[in-house]
Formats: sequence, structure tokens, C-alpha cells
Amino acid sequence: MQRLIPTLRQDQVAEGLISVINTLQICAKEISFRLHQGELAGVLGSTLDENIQGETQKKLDVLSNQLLKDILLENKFVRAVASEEEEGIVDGFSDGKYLIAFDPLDGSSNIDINSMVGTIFSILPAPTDGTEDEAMFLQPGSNQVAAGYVLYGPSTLLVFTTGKGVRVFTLDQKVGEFLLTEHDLEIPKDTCEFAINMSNYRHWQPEMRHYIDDLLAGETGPRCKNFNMRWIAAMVADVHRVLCRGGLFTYPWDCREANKPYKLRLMYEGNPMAMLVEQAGGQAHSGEQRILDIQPQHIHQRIGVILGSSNEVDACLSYLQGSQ
Ligand code: AFP
Repeated sequence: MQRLIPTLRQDQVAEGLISVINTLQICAKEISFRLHQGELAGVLGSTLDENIQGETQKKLDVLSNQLLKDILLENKFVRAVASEEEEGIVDGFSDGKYLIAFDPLDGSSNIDINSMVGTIFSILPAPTDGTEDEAMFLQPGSNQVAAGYVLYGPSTLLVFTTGKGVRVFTLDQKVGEFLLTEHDLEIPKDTCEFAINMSNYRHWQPEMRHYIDDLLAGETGPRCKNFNMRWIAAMVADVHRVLCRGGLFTYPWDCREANKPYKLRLMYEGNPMAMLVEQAGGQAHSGEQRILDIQPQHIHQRIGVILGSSNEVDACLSYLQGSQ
């Protein structure tokens, strides 16, 4: 089985980008080791702090964030990093070619129940026109040169794209190397599976409720087929399932808090997952536009997400646009 670096070279990925992806896999192995040690490493449970999003931080959120930041910032190709856990960006090398945005540990409420979590990353080119600070990161997702995630599950997987399809590597614990196990993931166009946090039903807009009602109505309803539902409560794991066997994943607009109608973040979750999904032949939409076309306003921006099997994303959008 092929190793990571030779695969990247075969895909004719630029040397600087290979170096950044290599650094990310080093971090991933370290986080994976700590997670698998669990209680034995004394890293489970929460800290007493909240992150910039106002959420309680788990010890492993803090540890993974620190690790990624420290190791990435030693790489001379890294101009700056932005993290879901940090208020502002952190500068690296002034002539670095790449910007890395990451969610160090997505789905962290799963840590203490020994369920799946992951590290999501997005790599953008550093602007060369003198743009500085946070403004450097405010590029549409279509500018990403690579995106991916590490899924810490029964196996540790590195799933990424550099724009030439979606590659899956599995961490061989015996030799400590990521080995290529899937060359080109492809999402089936049709699906009978969806993922949504149903407990928020009462907070959605009527058109989204109508769409989900019709899925639940099954083969005697207007969609004329039975749908199954899955919810892992970690986007990284739910999207992995969609990439492997199709499905629709959505975290839609929600009216609970007028100034916070969306949950997922554009830079750390929306954009990288959208690039992967499109590279695998699926679609990723915010409900208003293609996610990769969104011009970010700030690094912690949140958006609606509807992604997965292409025909099902179209079906969902047709309800939202009122044509069903
Ligand atoms: P964290 O990164 O703070 O753990 O949040 C995970 C997440 O943003 C996303 O991965 C899940 O899809 C979503 O939250 C699950 O949230 P709920 O199940 O609470 O709706």
C-alpha cells in the first residue's frame, strides 16, 4: 500500500503543500495517540474555560489546538493559522505560502463517551498583494488548495483532497504510517439516508420542516421511498459516512437566537467539507448559495449547511425555494 508522500508527489502537489500536509499528519498521529490512551492519559473531561464560540472546552480541545498551532507554526511554508478555538489568527513565517484554518477536535462532546471525533483542516494560499492579519483568510472556499480531516474512530483515517479527487489513508498503528486505502471516493447521486438533529425540528423554517416531514412519510408519502436517519453529533463523522455511502447531512437555519441562526462555521467546517464533497461528486450548499462561493466576512462566521448526494441536495433545495 502506498504511503502519503509518494501519493502526493504522484498527484504533482507542490513541495510546500506536501510539507504542510506532512506536518498535519504528524499532529494527527499525536492527537490520535492521546485519544486512544483515553482516561489513561488523564486527558478526558472539561477545562473550566470557554472558547471564543462561548462553548465549554474539553481538555483535548485545548491540547489538540496547542499541538496543531505549535507544530504548524514551525513549518516555514505556514504564513498563519486560524483555529475555531482562537479568537484571532496566529502569524507564522512572513514569507510562508499557506494559511491553515482548522477545527482541532470536531465533535468534542463525543470524547467522554469514547465515540468518533476528528480534526478538520482547510489550506488557502497566502495572499501576495500585501493583505495582512485576518483579512488574509477572507477568501472564498473555492480558493482552497487542499482540505480534509482526520477521523479518530475504530481506525484513524486521514481523508483529504488537493483538487484531484478524495484520498483516504489509514493509520497503520504497527509502523506509525498513513497508508493509502481508498483512491477516489465517490458519493452516490441518490440516497435513502439523512442526518439532522431532529430535536431542533421546532426551530427550523417551515420549508425545512416540510422537507423532513416528506422524508419521514416514507414510501406512502410524496417521496415514494423509505429513508433512514443517522446522527453521530460530530460533523466530521457524519460527513465521512456521506462520503463513504452517500446521504444528506444538514445543519440548517434555526430561529432560536436571532443573532446566531447557524451552528457550523464556514472556515473550519463548511469550506473544507464542501471541497471534499464536491471532489467526490456531491453538492454542498448553504441554503442560499454554493458554500465554496461564499465570501467570508470574518473568520468565525457561521453558515447553514446542506451537503451530500447530489440529487438529494437538489430535492432539499427545491423545498427551501418553495417549489415543493
Ligand atoms: P464541537 O466542535 O464544538 O464539538 O461541535 C460539533 C458540531 O459543531 C458538529 O460537528 C456537529 O454536527 C454538531 O456540533 C452537533 O451538534 P448537536 O448534536 O448538539 O446539534
